[in-house]
Amino acid sequence: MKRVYKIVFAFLLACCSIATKASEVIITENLKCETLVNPKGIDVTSPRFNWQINSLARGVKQTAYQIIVASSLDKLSREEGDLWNSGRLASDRSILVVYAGTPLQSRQQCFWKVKTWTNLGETDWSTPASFTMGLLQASDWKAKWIGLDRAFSWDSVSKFARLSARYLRKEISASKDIKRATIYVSGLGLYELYINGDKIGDQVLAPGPTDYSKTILYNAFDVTPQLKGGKNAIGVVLGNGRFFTMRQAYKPQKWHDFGFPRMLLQLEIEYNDGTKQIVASDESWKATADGPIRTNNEYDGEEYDARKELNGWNKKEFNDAAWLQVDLMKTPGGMLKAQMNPFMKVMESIKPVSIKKLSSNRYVLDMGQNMAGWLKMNVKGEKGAAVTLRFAESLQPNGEPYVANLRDAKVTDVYTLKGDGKETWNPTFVTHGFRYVEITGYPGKPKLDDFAGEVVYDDLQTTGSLETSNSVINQVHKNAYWGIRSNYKGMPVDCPQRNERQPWLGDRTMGAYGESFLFDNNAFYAKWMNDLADAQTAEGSIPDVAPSFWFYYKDNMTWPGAFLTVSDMLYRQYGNKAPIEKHYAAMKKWLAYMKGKYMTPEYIVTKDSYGDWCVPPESPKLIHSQDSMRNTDPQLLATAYYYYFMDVMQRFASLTGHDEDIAGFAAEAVKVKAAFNKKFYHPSTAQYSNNTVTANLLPLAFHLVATSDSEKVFQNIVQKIQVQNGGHISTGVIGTQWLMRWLTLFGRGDIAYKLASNTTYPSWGYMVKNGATTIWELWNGNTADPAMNSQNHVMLLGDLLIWMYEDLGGIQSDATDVGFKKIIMKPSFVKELTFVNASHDSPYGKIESNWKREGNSLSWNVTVPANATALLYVPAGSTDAVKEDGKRIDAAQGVKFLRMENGSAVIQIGSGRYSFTTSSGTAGMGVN
Ligand code: RAM
Repeated sequence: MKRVYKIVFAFLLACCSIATKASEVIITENLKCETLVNPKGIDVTSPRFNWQINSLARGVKQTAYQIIVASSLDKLSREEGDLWNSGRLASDRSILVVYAGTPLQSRQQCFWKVKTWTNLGETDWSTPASFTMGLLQASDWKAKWIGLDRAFSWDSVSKFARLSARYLRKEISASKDIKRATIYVSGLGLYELYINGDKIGDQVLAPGPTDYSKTILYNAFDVTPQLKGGKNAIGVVLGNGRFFTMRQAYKPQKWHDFGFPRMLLQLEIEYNDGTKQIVASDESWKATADGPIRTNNEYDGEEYDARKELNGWNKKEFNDAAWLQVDLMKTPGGMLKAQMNPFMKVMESIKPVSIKKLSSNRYVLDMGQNMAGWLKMNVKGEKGAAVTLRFAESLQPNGEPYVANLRDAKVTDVYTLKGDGKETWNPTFVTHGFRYVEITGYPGKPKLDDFAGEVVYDDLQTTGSLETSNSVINQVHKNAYWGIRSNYKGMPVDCPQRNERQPWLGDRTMGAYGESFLFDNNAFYAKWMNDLADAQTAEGSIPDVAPSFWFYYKDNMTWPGAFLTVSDMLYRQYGNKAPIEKHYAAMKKWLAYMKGKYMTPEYIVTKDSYGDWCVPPESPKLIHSQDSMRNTDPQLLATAYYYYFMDVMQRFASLTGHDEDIAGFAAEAVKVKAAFNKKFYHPSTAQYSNNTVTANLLPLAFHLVATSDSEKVFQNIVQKIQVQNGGHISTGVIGTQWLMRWLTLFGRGDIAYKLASNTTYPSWGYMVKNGATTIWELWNGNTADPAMNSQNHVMLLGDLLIWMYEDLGGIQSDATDVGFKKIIMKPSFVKELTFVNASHDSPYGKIESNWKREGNSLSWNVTVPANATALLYVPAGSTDAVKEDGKRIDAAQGVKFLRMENGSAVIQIGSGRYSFTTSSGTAGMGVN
């Protein structure tokens, strides 16, 4: 199955050699084309191209490139760039190179290749890659929205809404020899597509969720292999997803319903004789709601009755006489756009570790890992026997599933057997967050082999690895990895299990940045930025949840600030400036709206809703602290963030050519800074407000503190952590976003290390010691009230992952030479650690940093990808102490000593593998 939109992920391998060197190098092109499809045809599509020069040679730098884009493979092989031939362009750019050929048309197939010149010679042409344009004009769409615009007797639209899946079918005839066939489809909330009985694609839960009244994502598939001459059958199953959401209707602020499921589908067939046929969804399609999926909703689960299977319904010559004629449905209103973010898929399958009997026909299965996805089951038994699966994150002391923290989500799947031998099943339209599954009514004795946990999330490549000599840190890293993949669901949700699962902005404000070290989340978060833009009101308000499936327009600086911080992350980590360019005006509007509504004449921003959410409370049962000495003044948070965003906007303005705005943001910042310090700073004690860690930390991190006072303010943080909190964390969602990096920056990497490796309360390690395999919502997740107590939330990670990769590993992108074009490698060589091995697959290729301490010496192996450079900080008393591959650094190939700085030799290197050693008593080693 070939997916037409290889736009986002086309990975190719090609062999070639650098001409002046005999050595063979491999080039990987990673084609990342952004072809946003605007049905109104306003957008000029400009795909962007990435490639990697995958060479281990030292100091490889691209000096020029040539891209050819052709309308056929044949032309491409003849170097005939009928769409674009860039010619040889002198440039070191190898990521996000913008297409500059003839305007691309709807349905256009494009084949491309690239050749590069480097300082060490030229490469061969890469192996061809391809992409296909979507439907660019509204007039390209001939299809009509269809579905069944009603509930049936077995459905219910009450509080625990039940709606069966809708099955739609159509037989068509392909009269001649088929050259190419493409399907464009959007099935809302969720769909599965079949042709002649074959499922099209390996995606699940498509399309990506959006506010369907603003944006509708469609998917395109090349179905040439599935379509046969003569009669063919197209079948589509529709699930509820986030479209039919009556389930939440009892809470008006939590209910954004779009109506009954519906579908838009267009099959375009090109025949060898040059003629075309379009098959579009219309009133001639047939449908039934009386199939095997009896109900499906994300929170309560899926019920499947195999006795009701519609054998052959998605194949030709099925008798659908008893089926209904479809209803023509209204468009949900949104613009149709091609889905540019990756599909969700089954990304891993894990085996359960144990199965225990609870009572006569009840068992509990343990996956050994809190995860999100579903349970796949093999079962054999009598027709009509029903197996009930109920999901939970943990067990009660008596061994029963603990479900109190799931609130009113029923999280229960039911499978009713058809009774004809081995039956294999997993749900289609729901996922669960679980480690344990209660199994009731399984015929016979369930065995481990009968089950698998399928881990479902967006198809994002894992890009990071980190291992240290401290096992707690390693386990926390692993828990974070599982927590993040559990909560990617076409959008970043807060939790995968209870009756919430919402894309809360505050949880990712900094989290997205940390996650980018572990997952290639570029296209994922670029899509989310579009969701945020869609959610903005005409006045400028940005909600706390987007897509706004819950209406939480509370007006904060902190949660909606993700619009700026996540766009900033995409630029810094991937070099992707498009979200900043695209949303600059919306960000500016939001800040003006907040100022207009919530800023006092004294320049204090007064509005905040959540405070430093989830600080460790004074009593173990509490969710939120009531103690005014633990919480931070909401006005301090709001004003500090407003100031920070003035700073960010100055950068964004200059990046996007809005230079005329810079002075305004700068002048505003000056006024806010003065007002902030006047209101919150106590010069006599160098404390901000009530002296919480967060109150002192934000002004430091945002440069609100006078340089002369910084150290004193910082010492208040140290005092608080070390003395008052016995070396423990006391921050919530906000403070934790800056804590680890700023402790390190101020020379106290030892305290950051202590916080990261603690196992006593409150700490990430405390979660680990108490059996967590993901990250909890609350520091006191094992004792707090179940009303808000998820065991799989990522918001308390703060900047921990950034610290792990940038500060422990020493892998950081330069702030201006972004996307890891220039890598800052300045590890915090924490003295309690004997080694750290870190790697990250950056847009330029793999970066590695492995350091190891033995006695007084340190060895540090580093890999820098081609066309990138790195600045290394090697602890040393003098340059004499540093060797590369046993040689003095002035004699080492490709190594340039720049200067000594605070006990480190600062060294510049280009691509390649290096192995440094340094011996001391040197100042920098083992201190921070
Ligand atoms: C809860 C969740 C979520 C958080 C909001 C404010 O619903 O903890 O993660 O962002 O509150």
